[in-house]
Amino acid sequence: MGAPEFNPMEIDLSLAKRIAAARRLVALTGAGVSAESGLPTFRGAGGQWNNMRPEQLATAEGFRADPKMVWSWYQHRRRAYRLAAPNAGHLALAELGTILPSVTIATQNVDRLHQRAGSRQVIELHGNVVENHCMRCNEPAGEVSLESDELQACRHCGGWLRPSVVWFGEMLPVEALESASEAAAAADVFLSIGTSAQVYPAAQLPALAQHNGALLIEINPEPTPLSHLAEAVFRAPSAQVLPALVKAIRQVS
Ligand code: BJW
Ligand code: ZN
Repeated sequence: MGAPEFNPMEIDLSLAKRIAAARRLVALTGAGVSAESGLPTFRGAGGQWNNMRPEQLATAEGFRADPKMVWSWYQHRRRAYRLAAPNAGHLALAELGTILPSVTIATQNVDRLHQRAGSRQVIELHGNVVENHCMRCNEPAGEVSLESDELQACRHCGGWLRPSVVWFGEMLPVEALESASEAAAAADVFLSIGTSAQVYPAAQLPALAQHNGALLIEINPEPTPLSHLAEAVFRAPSAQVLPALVKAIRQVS
């Protein structure tokens, strides 16, 4: 038996009004937002890291120790991302961007589904899985064919190419983190959606926003370390909550 459907009546109209009045809304998104596009999350039930240690797959040390295994894992994920489509949650966030004056999505996801759904202001905190760069000389290398899992060599120095994502122990892209922090600090409403809120520095953005006066809302079927801070919590999948929320915002606008 599946989880019960989210009941849109759970959306308090006074909450919808506060969101509708937002001049600047920021959404921090994580892997849970793409779960209903058929893409597994990292942690928790059904997560990709249930049988693997994160440091084997998502660190430079892990890549150096077994580049073929890590590269194959990313090629496999790239193929899954290419076949996946944005879900009702991605689409609702894109629609919200057409209703409110400013909607910024700070995503930890590397799947590009927010952009494919039509969201305009998307900050990629953990890079993206589409592009590559050289492990040795850092030269950008663009996209690669997904036909084979063979390691690819850099055209400049012969080093191995790696996906342009942010691994543990690596700095987030400076501009992305700065823009996301500025947006969070200036937000009137901050949505934390589908993230376990365990990975820093992304996980500090909700508290930064709230500290600067934002209304903090969490959308996640499971509790997170953030839940006790949030003023409103929706314990249901984002592809159910977000369309209902956007509908309610339209109704009160
Ligand atoms: C649903 C749902 C549905 C399910 N609807 N929801 C401060 C304190 C402690 C440690 C640190 C700290 N600062 C930095 C660190 C170290 C480290 C860190 O945070 N470690 C923690 C684990 C403790 N951070 C870093 O290393 C970062 N770099 C850094 O800080 O640089 C500065 C520095 C460098 C050098 C020296 C010193 C300082 C980099 C972090 C990079 C993270 N990279 C990854 C991999 C990216 C590439 C790839 O995709 O392969 O990013 S790790 C992985 O976790 C991925 C994700 O973006 C990230 C977050 O995961 P997310 O999105 O939250 O997913 P899940 O699976 O955890 O959760 C899914 C959620 O969805 C769950 O809650 C479900 O309930 C929910 N859900 N279905 C809505 N339908
Ligand atoms: Zn190189």
